[in-house]
Amino acid sequence: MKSMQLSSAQLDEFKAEGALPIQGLIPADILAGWQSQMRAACTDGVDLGDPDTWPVGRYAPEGGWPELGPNLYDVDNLQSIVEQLGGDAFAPSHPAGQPWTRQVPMTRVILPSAPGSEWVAPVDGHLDGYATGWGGGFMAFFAVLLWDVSSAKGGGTAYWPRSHLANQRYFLEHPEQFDGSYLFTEPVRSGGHRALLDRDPSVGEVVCMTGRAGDAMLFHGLTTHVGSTNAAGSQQPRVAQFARYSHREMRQQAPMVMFPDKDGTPWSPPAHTADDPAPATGFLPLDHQGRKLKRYDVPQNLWQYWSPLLGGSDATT
Ligand SMILES: O=C(O)CCC(=O)C(=O)O
Repeated sequence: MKSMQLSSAQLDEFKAEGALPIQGLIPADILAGWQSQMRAACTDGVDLGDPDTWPVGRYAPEGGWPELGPNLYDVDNLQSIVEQLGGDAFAPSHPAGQPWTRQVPMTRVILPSAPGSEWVAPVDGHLDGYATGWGGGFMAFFAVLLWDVSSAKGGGTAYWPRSHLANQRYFLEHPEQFDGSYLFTEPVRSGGHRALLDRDPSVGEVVCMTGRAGDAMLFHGLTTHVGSTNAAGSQQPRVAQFARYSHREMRQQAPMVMFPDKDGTPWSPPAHTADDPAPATGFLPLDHQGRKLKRYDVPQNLWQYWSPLLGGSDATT
């Protein structure tokens, strides 16, 4: 069977919204295998098919979830879509601070909240790719459902439609903060990522992902998102895997950027308290040559480093 491709209408929707639902990304046999591996991995009497055995909220067995086989990054449909999006320039992101080996896809299970608690929509989110200050070069991610999530209160990934454009506009105004220093700079430092969205009326209200097992949501790397709670009384576990993609060439520029003195000192976030407004440290000086690397480029054309199908001109390395 031919691998999945996105239609031009889907690509247009993704470009406009920063998020795109993709139905049936995962073939039935792979999905069934993952579901049985997930069931078998549960400990402490938890049975993913029996709500009576569920603890409240985020759940992982002792020692964490195993790497599921086959690896999500090896699923043909996913590879085919990623190739469409980025030519061969996109590659699975790697664990921060280590030589490039693709990360194990993150598995996250969110079980219902405590009985009686009220479901509240998320008020703020984040951008991926800045976990240790290794900002830049992060392109896209997929949230893949392993169980149905029929309700918007079912713990699906929450996102703000069109936030990728609002965030791009902010970084076009402040390109020097694209390295991650925006996290330590007003208005984000006090107001969170939300502060960048509130000033842009084109950003939509938060949406919580729903879908059938095997469906996915593709997100632009600049889409503000966050986990949401699975409402009390829900009978569906939110079970998802995440595949994250960076731009190969930009990601390989990491050591040059984060260790400018080549002394091996890793980046660490600055200590800051309410009465210590010290500026962020650990980022490159503004006049450092490293800032000229593609990794820190904030192009006017948001799709410049994507495939020509999306309007890119420089996807391949
Ligand atoms: O669990 C979720 O739906 C959200 C995950 C998330 O925010 C992330 O992977 O960055």
